[in-house]
Amino acid sequence: MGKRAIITGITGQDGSYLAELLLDSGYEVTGIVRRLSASNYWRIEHLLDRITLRPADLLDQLSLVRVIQDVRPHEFYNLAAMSFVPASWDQPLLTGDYNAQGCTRVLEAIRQVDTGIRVYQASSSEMYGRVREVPQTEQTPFYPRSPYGVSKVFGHYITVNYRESYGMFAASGILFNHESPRRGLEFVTRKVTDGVARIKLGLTDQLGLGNLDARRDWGFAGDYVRAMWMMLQQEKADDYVIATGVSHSVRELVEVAFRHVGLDWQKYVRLDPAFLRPAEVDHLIGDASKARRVLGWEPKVSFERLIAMMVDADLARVAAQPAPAGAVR
Ligand code: NAP
Ligand code: F7E
Repeated sequence: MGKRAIITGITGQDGSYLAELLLDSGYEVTGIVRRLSASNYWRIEHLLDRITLRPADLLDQLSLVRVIQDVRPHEFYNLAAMSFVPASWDQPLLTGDYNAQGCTRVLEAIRQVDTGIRVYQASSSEMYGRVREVPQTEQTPFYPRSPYGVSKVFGHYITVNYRESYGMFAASGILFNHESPRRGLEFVTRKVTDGVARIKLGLTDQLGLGNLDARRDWGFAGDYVRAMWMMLQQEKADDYVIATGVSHSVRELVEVAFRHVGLDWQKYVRLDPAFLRPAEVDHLIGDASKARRVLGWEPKVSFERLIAMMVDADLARVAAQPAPAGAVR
């Protein structure tokens, strides 16, 4: 009999890759989904006959307790969140309720049912914000620059707190930006690769972006979910930075994506002030030495391969279905 795992956020980018990884490793996978008026299972459509979906919500403590009691998982991955940084300025209270108190509700629910359940918390490089050190490690002090970043600092420390207060196996993965063809369309990598596909296919001739100078350490989501699983297989719970150690600017991202289809980005990209943020995180670059040393983790997909993979996937998708229903642009 394999292990049982619960994933919150299974309908998101990381949840879908993690579910694949766990199923391939022989796990029974239960995904927590919140009730929506229309189904949003496009990332897990191919897994639906191999996973169990249970309705629950990070806002509803009892719904979490009920699922954990029924499933009695060995591992619990808390990936659900309001994850789009600009939206966190529009909805700071809801962001805190999902990401900060939501994480506390998960930890409390596990504590109530069985403190032996191993739990992973999805922390973020956005916690470093206005960085105090370059590159960032597990020891770098936090300085979040958005309600999202602040909510994730709470989630991180409450996870550490439950580990230290109750002896729970609660690990926090401080993951730097990771992307894939399943990334939401509003995030900059996917916005660019989708835009390149539309321009290449003659559906539009411009792409409006914000700050081209921001730099991020971008990796492939498939590589990063492997690190989450590795963290829960250790003897003791800990915090780990997961990053490639290489950063690129948004401008470089744009150049690489347009070059992949033989186009000159300068003819199509324009500055749209609507995409500038009230406070920017200028430059993130992570040092994942601890994860390499302790977990034996390393990224396999380079930045150039990642962007090529995303552009190719968007070209195929847009060619097949030029106007996806419900996409946030
Ligand atoms: P994502 O694609 O935006 O997915 C977020 C997931 O959370 C979705 O399944 C969403 O469900 C679910 N969710 C949101 N609010 C919920 C609620 N109240 N109750 C239950 N489920 C809820 O995010 P991702 O990129 O996969 O990221 C996964 C996690 O890692 C997030 O916590 C994110 O903040 C964190 N993180 C991401 C990155 C990155 O670069 N991707 C880096 C560091 C940390 P619906 O489908 O119903 O909306
Ligand atoms: O922005 C700049 C923008 O929205 C990256 C989330 O997964 O990673 C993600 O957060 C950069 C920023 O991701 C546009 O100003 C320029 O500097 O793709 P993003 P993010 O904010 O870094 C962290 C680690 C998480 O934890 C989050 O959940 O790109 N940028 N022009 C733009 N960004 C967007 N979205 N759209 C633009 O037009």
